[in-house]
Amino acid sequence: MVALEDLKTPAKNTWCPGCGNFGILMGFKRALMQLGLEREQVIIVSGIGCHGKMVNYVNVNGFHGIHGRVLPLATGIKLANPNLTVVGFAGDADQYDEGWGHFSHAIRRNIDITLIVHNNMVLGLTTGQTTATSQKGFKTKSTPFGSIPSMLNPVAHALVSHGTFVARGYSGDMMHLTGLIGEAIKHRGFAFIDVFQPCVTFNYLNTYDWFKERVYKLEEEDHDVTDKGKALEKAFEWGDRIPIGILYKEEKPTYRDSLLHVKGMPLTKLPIEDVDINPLLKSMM
Ligand SMILES: Cc1ncc(C[n+]2csc(CCOP(=O)(O)OP(=O)(O)O)c2C)c(N)n1
Ligand code: SF4
Ligand SMILES: [Mg+2]
Repeated sequence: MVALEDLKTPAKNTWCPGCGNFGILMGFKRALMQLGLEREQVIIVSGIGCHGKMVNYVNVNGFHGIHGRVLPLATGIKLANPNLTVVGFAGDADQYDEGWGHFSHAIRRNIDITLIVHNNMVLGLTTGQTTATSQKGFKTKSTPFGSIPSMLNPVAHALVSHGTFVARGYSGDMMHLTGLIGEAIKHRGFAFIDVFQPCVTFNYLNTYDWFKERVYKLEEEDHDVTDKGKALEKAFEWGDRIPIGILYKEEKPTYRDSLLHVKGMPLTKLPIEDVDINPLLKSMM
């Protein structure tokens, strides 16, 4: 069983002091410990952005992908080797802008992976421009008169894309987030957590104080996680009160359950001695 010390890497942490990413990093490490997973069983994938450094700071297998492509990578890894626990870490611009096209499709396939989005509602690494989840009116260098479009609603999109585990976390409540990450990894199927992650350097609107005044836990209000209608209602709650916790959860066959010919085996272990590819090659000539 892995200990916190084993998950440390020699990489120097370059996140700004107070960045919400620290809560996600610690929450993830604690969840791995509590689940009793071994380092070799886990692979993490990240996109490009401040969040992308997760792969440098957790001592498990890691793949630092390109901007917007966390889900294709995570999907490929899981299909090739279902024995691995695959967790993707994406940024809000990474997933909800550049990688948006992958979002609903990966969710509706119900591939058995976990996606954690570091939603700081801003482009952090490129020094503070708006993203799809930036609030209307948010003034940045690129939007000096305030952001014009309406905010995208990731949890509502996940619900209507047939998500089987849809949750929202807050990195300022690391203990709560640890529990959510643990539940997400245990879930058999696609698990999605949108995590509010304050960017203390470029997002002056959605700060720790802003979230502290608004977030409340669904489990403290007897929310029924099997009620999709109620989950959608909660997904649209925004303003003075913003819910965190599991919005919706259901058990359904995963994508790989229906790939009968691969028989739950890693692709590299499938017997190929008796496979003759000559007829296939001839058909292409
Ligand atoms: C294909 C591509 N487009 C644009 C960029 C430039 N770029 C680097 S990081 C980034 C976005 C970072 O924002 P986000 O995904 O929200 O991550 P954060 O830094 O906030 O964690 C962009 C657009 C890139 N690296 N690759
Ligand atoms: S720029 Fe924002 S998101 Fe990036 S490390 Fe600094 S506080 Fe964190
Ligand atoms: Mg961001």
